[in-house]
Amino acid sequence: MTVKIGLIGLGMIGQDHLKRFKNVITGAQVTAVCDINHTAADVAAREFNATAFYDAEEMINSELVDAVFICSIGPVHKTQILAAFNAGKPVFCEKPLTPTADESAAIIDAEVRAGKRLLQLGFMRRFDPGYQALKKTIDDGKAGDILLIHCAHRNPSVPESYTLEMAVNDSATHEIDIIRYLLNENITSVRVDKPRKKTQRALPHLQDPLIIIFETESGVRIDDELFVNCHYGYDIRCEVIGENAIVALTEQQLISTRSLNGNAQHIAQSCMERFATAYDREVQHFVDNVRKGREMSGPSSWDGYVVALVCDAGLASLKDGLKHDVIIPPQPALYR
Ligand code: ISE
Repeated sequence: MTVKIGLIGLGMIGQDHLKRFKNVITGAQVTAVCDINHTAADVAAREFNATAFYDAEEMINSELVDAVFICSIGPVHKTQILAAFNAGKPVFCEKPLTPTADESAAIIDAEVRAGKRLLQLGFMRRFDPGYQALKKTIDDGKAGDILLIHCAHRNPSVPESYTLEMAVNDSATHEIDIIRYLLNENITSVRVDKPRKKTQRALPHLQDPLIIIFETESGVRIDDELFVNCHYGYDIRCEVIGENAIVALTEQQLISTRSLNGNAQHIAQSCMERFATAYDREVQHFVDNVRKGREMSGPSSWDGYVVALVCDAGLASLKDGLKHDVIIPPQPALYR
């Protein structure tokens, strides 16, 4: 069976996934594309031999679509996800699940009522070979008790539309999720620290870099450098400090080049480049589940909800500079 995919949202990540479906993914074909920008939908439909829609609900309910792939902006996710659930179609949704935890709670309620997982969330880092190896080392106990984690999330630049809050609820979301994945425990508090110095490359409305401090249930302390105008590349770092060993993600490039200019290593320039393998693997995972009629697995709505709760606390801290606790309701059995 070839899964007929309806993809909503033809921005940067939507376009990247379209190419992935065409060139990498097996067992699926994008049969419908949807964007409120009619030209974008028409152009993509022509290029990928799909039908153009301008209204998400119409596409979701169309017989051309078996599974819904959401790459639209966060504020419309809740409506589109619930429409897909109502249509009985499995959903892949790019992060964030929703911009606020309250909206995510409505999705949890709907899934719990359905009694099965209906959605895979696009926290692609969980499919990255580096993070998976890091997790295995931690789970095997080779690093001993984990004490600290140092993370850095560096983007070469961000568009004018990037707000101060997005450092927390658009960028740091990835670290928030991966910390929970690596440590198998929740984050209990957040504090956002605004260094007095900021880069001249950032637009005036931004505070860049920012440092976010998280603490987990067992007391692991994590610092996350968010530097979204770092200029030189897309650089994601993670160093786990354990009682017996320090384990870190390595450089990602496959080769180095020696020349008169010295020894050079390429640095990725975007998340699409850095996490290409992870994106391929998460999408194939989704398609394989749909094809085999299996329940959704991988990052869940619950993961999205918990990340949104941490983000809400982070946004409060961004305003007042104080440490904010994260209160997480009991996890429904469905997600255990
Ligand atoms: C963007 O939305 C992403 O998800 C990227 O992975 C992240 O690096 C970037 O900072 C976000 O704006």
